Amino acid sequence: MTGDLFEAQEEAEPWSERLGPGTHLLHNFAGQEAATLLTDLEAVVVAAPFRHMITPGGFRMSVAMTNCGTLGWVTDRGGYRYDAIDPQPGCPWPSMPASFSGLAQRAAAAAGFEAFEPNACLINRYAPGARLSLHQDKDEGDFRAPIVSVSLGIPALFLLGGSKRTDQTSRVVLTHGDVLVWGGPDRLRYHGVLRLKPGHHSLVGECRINLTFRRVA
Ligand code: MD3
Ligand code: FE
Repeated sequence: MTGDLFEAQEEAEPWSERLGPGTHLLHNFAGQEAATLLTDLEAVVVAAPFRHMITPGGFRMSVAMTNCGTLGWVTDRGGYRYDAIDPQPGCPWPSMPASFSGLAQRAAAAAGFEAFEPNACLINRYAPGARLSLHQDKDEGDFRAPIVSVSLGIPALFLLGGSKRTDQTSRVVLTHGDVLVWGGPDRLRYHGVLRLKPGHHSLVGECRINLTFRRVA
């Protein structure tokens, strides 16, 4: 299984794999557009820089985050929430680049979710050593829409669990250009990202970037 995934990095053509009833891994779906996405990301990050947010429990997250779109995901001592205002400069998040929303909509459609219109894009930056512990995405208030995630840069090991925290997890390699779409019965599955190993990617450098598109009620 893992051997096949590593070989897939070399392939130019996208191919997809079903990881669950509503979970689709579209290998290299964003490969052709990656350079455009990264250029548009630079403009977003000028307006809303990456920052290490604080969890409600008081821990600094190892993943650096920012957002674009109408709503952005934030965490602080007060809890997790979506907010129209970036608390750092105190102004709205940058709007979602058309390259971002277009790709998210096409990926969702390729996985069978028509007319996906994301209004929030959480952007995660993993430096070597950064990780995201097992969690559910349940702050969106509406679980009918899928979530679309785009991986850029050095590869990561993604953990896919079940509907309970204690369910068995499987590991999936996510490489540059891979797009994950999950919804329907899989929308509330537990998931996480293992500690990132050092590496280098010619376009992205020494890190991994993940764009996560959501429809927030
Ligand atoms: C499959 N981000 O931001 S996205 C997050 O790579 C987050 O940065 C991870 O989890 C990242 O909340 C993983 C891929 C993902 C996310 C949630 C899922 C895949 C999923 C939920 C169910 C099934
Ligand atoms: Fe998540």
